[in-house]
Amino acid sequence: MSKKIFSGVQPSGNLHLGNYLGAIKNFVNLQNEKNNQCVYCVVDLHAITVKQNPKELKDSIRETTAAFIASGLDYKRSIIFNQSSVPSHSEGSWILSCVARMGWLNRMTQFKEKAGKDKEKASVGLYIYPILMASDILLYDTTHVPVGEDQKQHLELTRDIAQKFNLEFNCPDFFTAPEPLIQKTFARIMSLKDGKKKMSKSDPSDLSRVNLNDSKDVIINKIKKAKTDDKSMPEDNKNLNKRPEIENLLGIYSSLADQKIEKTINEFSGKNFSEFKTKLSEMVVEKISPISTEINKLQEDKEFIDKILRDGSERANEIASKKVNELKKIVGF
Ligand code: AQP
Repeated sequence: MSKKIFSGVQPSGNLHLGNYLGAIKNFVNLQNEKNNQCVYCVVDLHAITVKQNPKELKDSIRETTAAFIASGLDYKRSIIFNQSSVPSHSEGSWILSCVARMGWLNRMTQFKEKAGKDKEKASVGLYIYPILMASDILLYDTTHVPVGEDQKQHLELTRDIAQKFNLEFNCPDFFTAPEPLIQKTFARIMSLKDGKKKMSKSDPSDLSRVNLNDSKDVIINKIKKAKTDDKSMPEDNKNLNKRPEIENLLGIYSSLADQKIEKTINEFSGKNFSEFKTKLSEMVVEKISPISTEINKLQEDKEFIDKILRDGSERANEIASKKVNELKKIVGF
């Protein structure tokens, strides 16, 4: 069955292994499945929910686009564009914010995590961004959304908004309630410094993540310094969840090698950590360095990247503006 796919990545710098293994790798697989229609968006409106340097934002948008292409997305097969160039996303978001309920947003755990203790100082945009995300998804009649596990709750909110709108305006088939596509294994890559925290662009420590544009030496150094514990390599997966850092490193290796974690455990059981870390570094370098080289090469040709985005925006605009016009008619404008 053909799927309509939509997903996005924020151009907030420091794209990392978590973004790649949790999302972008999956984007490429879905694009390569027969008959899927894929829309991949550089979600720049989401990025400004936290402070961005205006002088750097444009280059971050290009960098994320370059990372999409370098990872294997094909701009002819998939629609690749940046969100702010298609105004229907913001228009749809306003209408949907009148459908969503405060109580629903108050339950969003990502806002609580990102706003931290000083909730009062967080931007309103950070609070309501899941509604913009719902607009992004619903305007393309999306059936499936590949995301990391951290976005599952926002997807449920999108479904709630779609269903409430359809019911309230008596148009049962207008919005499609999309399904999340979350990988069954390795859906959440954790920080190299703390196995209980997810790998994240905004972590102040660069040693907590492998960035997609890290050089070979930097990758080797980061893996060397990654937190482990004083026990030996595990012999099986019993109690592995009590050793989150080890579980994470084994997971990264397995995900890059496209194999089950049990196989990786067998491969390294009885060996010492330094041996495992050497092999892990080699694996990360083998898979990530070609992407990093390609990102750097693509970024030298800004005009090429800008053209990909312009063409993608035209194609996205055609779909999204039609849907938003229908949406406006339904609410009575
Ligand atoms: N650690 C992760 N493991 C698996 N998947 C992840 N994703 C992000 N971090 C991990 C997935 O990557 C996609 C794009 O994410 P995003 O950049 O739009 O926003 P995010 O989830 O907020 O990513 P970060 O790195 O945590 O950014 P900051 O630090 O700015 O908040 C999503 O599908 C996400 O699930």
